[in-house]
Amino acid sequence: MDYYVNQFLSALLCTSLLFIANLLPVTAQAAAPIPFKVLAERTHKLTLFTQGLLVDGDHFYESSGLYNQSLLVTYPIAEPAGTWAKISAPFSKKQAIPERYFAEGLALMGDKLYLLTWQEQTLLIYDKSTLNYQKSLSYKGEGWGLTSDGKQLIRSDGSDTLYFHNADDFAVTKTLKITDEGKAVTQLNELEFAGGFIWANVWYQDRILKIDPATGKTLGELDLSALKQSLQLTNSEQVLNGIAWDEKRQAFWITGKHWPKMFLVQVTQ
Ligand SMILES: [Ca+2]
Repeated sequence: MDYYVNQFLSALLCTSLLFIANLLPVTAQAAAPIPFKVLAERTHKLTLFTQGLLVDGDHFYESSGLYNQSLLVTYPIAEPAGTWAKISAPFSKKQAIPERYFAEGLALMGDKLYLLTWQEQTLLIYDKSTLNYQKSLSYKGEGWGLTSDGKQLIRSDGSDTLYFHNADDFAVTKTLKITDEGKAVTQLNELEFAGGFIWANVWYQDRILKIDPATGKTLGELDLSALKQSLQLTNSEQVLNGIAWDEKRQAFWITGKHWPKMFLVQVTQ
């Protein structure tokens, strides 16, 4: 009798473990790791609560979030010599975002910067060269990450769906579900379009997914946990959240919210 009870309990335990395993969130390791090397690092302003990051020529453009303190800034990629000069280097230009908005993702198309807001359903448009405000457009849902494939703007909202928008009126033209080995990938956040692919980080994770923009399938991932660990951050809100393709250097600049550094990461395959 004991034998059967044991068999029954073993079977029950196995079933329970399988059930629990199915309930666990889909984590890394499904997508193939993409090899990379770190070419350089530089200072990043600790005050910036990075939401969007992009490179245009020799300058970064970065949006920083939170209510009453959202900012849009630009600064040169090249740093001055000396530690203090680097830390205290001023922004080339800085634009305060009205206090009722929580700035989110940032994208460039032509001579305009497009800035999402988190829950205010408002897209703010700025002139690239002056950072002067130009106009607003409205949209439905949340704003998280934003990038451009040169034709359209691509938005994330924290779900597993990416939204393609016309730049003129910000109307949604199509949606794309993002999957990894057939499973939905939620919490998509900061985005970057580079080399014909969409690169997206997942909120609270140290990985960046390489996504096929036609199918939404994840083709591989950059595991940047070692970079983050090297910073010895103390606040759990200091998540990886900046991806900018540097055309000149053929590599990604990577940073995060209140990170003290930015890293130049080159894919090596
Ligand atoms: Ca970006």
